Amino acid sequence: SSYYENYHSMKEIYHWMEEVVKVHSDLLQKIYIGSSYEKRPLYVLKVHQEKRKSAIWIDCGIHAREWISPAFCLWFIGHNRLWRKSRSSHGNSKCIGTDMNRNFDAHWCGEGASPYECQETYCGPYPESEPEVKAVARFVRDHKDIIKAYITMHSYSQLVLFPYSYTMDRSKDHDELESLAKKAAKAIKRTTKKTYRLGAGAQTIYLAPGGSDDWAYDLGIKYSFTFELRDTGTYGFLLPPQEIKPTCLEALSAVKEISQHVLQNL
Ligand code: 0X9
Ligand code: ZN
Repeated sequence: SSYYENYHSMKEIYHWMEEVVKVHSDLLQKIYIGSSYEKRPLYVLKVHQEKRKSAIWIDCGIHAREWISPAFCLWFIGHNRLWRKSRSSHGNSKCIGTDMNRNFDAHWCGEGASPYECQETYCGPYPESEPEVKAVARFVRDHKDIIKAYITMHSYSQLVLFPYSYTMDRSKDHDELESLAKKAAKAIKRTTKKTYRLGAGAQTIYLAPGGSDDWAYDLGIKYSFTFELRDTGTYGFLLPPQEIKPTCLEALSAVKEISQHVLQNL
């Protein structure tokens, strides 16, 4: 069960406040309003999206033995910055969402995906069950003769991946895709000095069926790549804004490299 489904000590709650305000500094403010009889600091967490005059006050824990009350205040603040999946509901399940990179029709829900709604890699009830996946798949399918490359951006790990991810087998274009991925990684190195590793998905990270890259490749779009952008784990999914520009510049240099190759091979 999650952090919010447990009771926490005073010390833990102070730590949580610091973290949550750090991560959501755009939405949250911690305001010191005095201290307790035993000299512990009292804080207000102010939630604000835009400058507005009106507010709602919520306090929790005026009575010490009523633990569920502070648990609510934590719950109220704790939106999940690390959410991965879509937002679909599934029958009576209490768990929400499908992993959209397991929902494409490419060895759908094989090893490396989960049939259970509560898992982060839930493949959905059937291929393209998610409206978002269906819309992308339909558009790409309808234009498959003119789409010469399929590029999908993810994070993090600094990788250039190509098919397959649903099997350990090499694709028939393995050598060409590998040499193009190498060129892309070299372009990145030239641009920002960052190192991106490369390889076929299943060989390089893990088996993961139902991904958009494998689906596009099997549809006939030979130049199909998944980029895992910055970083390699220091900040992970919480990449600081100062890294947006250099990350985009390096990704752009890689995309240019791929485009050039595609143009030469039309
Ligand atoms: O697991 C994924 O979907 C991707 N990694 S991530 O950490 N961004 O979630 C990798 C996708 C590689 N390609 C396929 N699995 N088809
Ligand atoms: Zn991803």
